[in-house]
Amino acid sequence: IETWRSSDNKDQYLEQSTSHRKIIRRWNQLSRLQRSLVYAFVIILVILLVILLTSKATPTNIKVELNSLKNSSLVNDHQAADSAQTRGRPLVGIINSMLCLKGPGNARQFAVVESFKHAWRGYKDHAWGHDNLKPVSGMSFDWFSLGLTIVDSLDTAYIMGLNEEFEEGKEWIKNELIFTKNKDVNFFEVTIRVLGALLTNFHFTEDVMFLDKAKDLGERLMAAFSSPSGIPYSDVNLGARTAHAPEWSHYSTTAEVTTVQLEFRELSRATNNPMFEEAASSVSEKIHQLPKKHGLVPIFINPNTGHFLPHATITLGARGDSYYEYLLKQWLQTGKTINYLLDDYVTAVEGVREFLAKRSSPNKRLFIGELTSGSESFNPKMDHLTCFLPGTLALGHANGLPDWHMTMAEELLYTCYLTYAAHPTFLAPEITHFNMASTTDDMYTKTADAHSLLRPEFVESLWYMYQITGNTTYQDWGWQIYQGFEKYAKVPNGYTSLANVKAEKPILRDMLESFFLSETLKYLYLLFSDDRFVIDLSKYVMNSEAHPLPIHKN
Ligand code: DMJ
Repeated sequence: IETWRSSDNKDQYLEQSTSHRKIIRRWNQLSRLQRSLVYAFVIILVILLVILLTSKATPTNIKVELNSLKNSSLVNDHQAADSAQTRGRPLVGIINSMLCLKGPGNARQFAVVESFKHAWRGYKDHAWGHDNLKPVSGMSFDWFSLGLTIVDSLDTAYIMGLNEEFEEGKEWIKNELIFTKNKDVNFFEVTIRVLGALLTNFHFTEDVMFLDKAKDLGERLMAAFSSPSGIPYSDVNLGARTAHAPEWSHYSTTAEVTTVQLEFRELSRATNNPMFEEAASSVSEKIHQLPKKHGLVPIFINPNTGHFLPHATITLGARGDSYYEYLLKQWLQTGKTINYLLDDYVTAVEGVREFLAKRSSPNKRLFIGELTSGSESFNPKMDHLTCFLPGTLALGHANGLPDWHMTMAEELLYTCYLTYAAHPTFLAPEITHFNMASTTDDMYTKTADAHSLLRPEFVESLWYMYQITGNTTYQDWGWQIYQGFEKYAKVPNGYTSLANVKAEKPILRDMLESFFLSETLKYLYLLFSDDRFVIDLSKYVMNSEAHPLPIHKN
């Protein structure tokens, strides 16, 4: 009635009804053929629309969109995802506001994704559900019987946008991964590789299945802390929930007992149960109280007494490395609120400069040597493992630590690069020895140390340096290393460790370490990204096995 009151509206209404009548008249004037053509056109249009809509809504994408909708700040991430999709790239999507995963964006990244798929396929065909693939013989190997390769590499598949691989790995974890076997496992290895991976996958996907598994595993691993001192035993029987020192020693390894704190803390935060964090943090606190050599620690500690083995080797390589790494990373994980961690880290880096950092001859290459057990005399040898240090130093510098930390990082990273470049395979050996009074060669490789497990530490440091500085030289170095893997370590069923990087035709070791997929390929993929901040170091700490864990406020 109101509408009819206005004469304008009345005119409009009359116009509309006249044009409707015209359309109906025209339709009636059409021949039967013409009408059929129109019907056919409409039906084709509807079919096309249905196809378009269903192809967009694959199961993963539906999940992604539902998760994304939970967070209203994701409008831009959605737009980014859409444009990635229209460029035909794989799309895993955006699960929370901290992540924007678009899949590979350039030829180098695509190549690394292909490498991952190649290794995954070999593992799937020959060793599915076992810990490791033996890619040369096509056999499997079990260490803990926890499907280690699946669990450890799943978040790499996720980051790379490999939906199919991610889903089949997830299904295996959901249906097959159990912790009830009456079997001893290494407390540290299972924590960084399995617990760490489960927590990251939970964080990425918000699928509680991952958290339930992590909780079950974490509760079983708690047995390690049952020693008189609270310093964890090295071995845990997950089924029996018991723990003990290794058969060959009363001691635990220092790096092992101090490289579980990121994971146990994250488990506590995710489950709202402080038990895990308290047990692991108290280890760090106890070690903080112990006397050290300017922040440097012996590599063995007695879980009965809680004291270091006196005069044990001091090294930033095997058994010492990640003690230093986790001091800094725990400080970052807890929003820079636990001061003693930072103090211990800074003191230790000074200790490294004073006692372990030396220069080779004739070219004065900076390297990190060791203080040998017993005599504490300096041994000019450096494990490949030590090449994690440039990345950690750069991370510390990016968070306000002194400039000389960064200078040391740059110089040491170059030495690590040379340990690769020195060999015809362009691959580094497990251990490099340095000359301190030679007129010819700065470094050499003993045949007994010439093997390569395709370890990640160097490419890990390259990624930190690239993210922090933006210098693309680090990408080029990484690409050179990657060529070495492709040329010498690639076999029809995957990638294998090598017995001797000095030989143009290296002997193959027949083992695919899970960290090649979890760490080495993940860091290469991230290193080659045009976007330096895919995993943003202001939001994440990488655990020692390259599983990103979120940074908290405290
Ligand atoms: C990985 O399991 C971890 O990075 C660990 O902290 C050291 N060793 C291997 C990789 O080399």
